[in-house]
Amino acid sequence: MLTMNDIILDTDPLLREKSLPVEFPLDFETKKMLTDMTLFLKRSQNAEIAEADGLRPGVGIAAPQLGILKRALAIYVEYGDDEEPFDTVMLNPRIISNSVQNIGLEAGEGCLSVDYEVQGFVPRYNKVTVEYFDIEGAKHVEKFKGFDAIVIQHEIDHLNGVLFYDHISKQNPLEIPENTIVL
Ligand code: K3U
Ligand code: NI
Repeated sequence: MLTMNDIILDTDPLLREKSLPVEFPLDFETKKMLTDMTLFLKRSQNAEIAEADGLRPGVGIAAPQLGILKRALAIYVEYGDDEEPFDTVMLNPRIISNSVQNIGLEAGEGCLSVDYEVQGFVPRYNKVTVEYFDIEGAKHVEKFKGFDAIVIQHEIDHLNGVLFYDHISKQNPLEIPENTIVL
């Protein structure tokens, strides 16, 4: 079972590396890593488990955050009882198109690998079309928008050695660029 001890911090140069594509069929080790990543996210969002195990809540995690330089990520976002959770694992994901309109979180972003607060607006594309492969190696092309699109872009950034604060304006961190939705 993954704990915070398995997650590397932004002081580790591995987090700045570009990860390598995974090959299919997936080996046992990679399948286990993906199961463990999703389980970590679900456990981290359960207040009692998170408190007992000292987990920071997360909605997404990418393999490089475990020090594993593979192009693999897991996302689990609960939207309440009336809506299906956004629950996905993506291998070799690629943004193949994006909206002109941007979006960003009013509260800024956080990261399991950044154990301090960084204030600033993180502009993201409001809509993205993503090509990715699932655990079985089947190719998908799907459109995402809003918070789901933000989380995907945050996690794909990890596969390229990019951290959320790289996107914050140095001159004016709280500046909201034009044509941007604030969520
Ligand atoms: O945003 C977070 C959250 C957690 C529980 C409920 C609601 C929100 C926590 S920070 C987070 O999940 C990062 C995870 C990381 F760093 F490991 F990738 C992902 C993320 C946070 C905010 C915006 C986009 C992505
Ligand atoms: Ni992160």
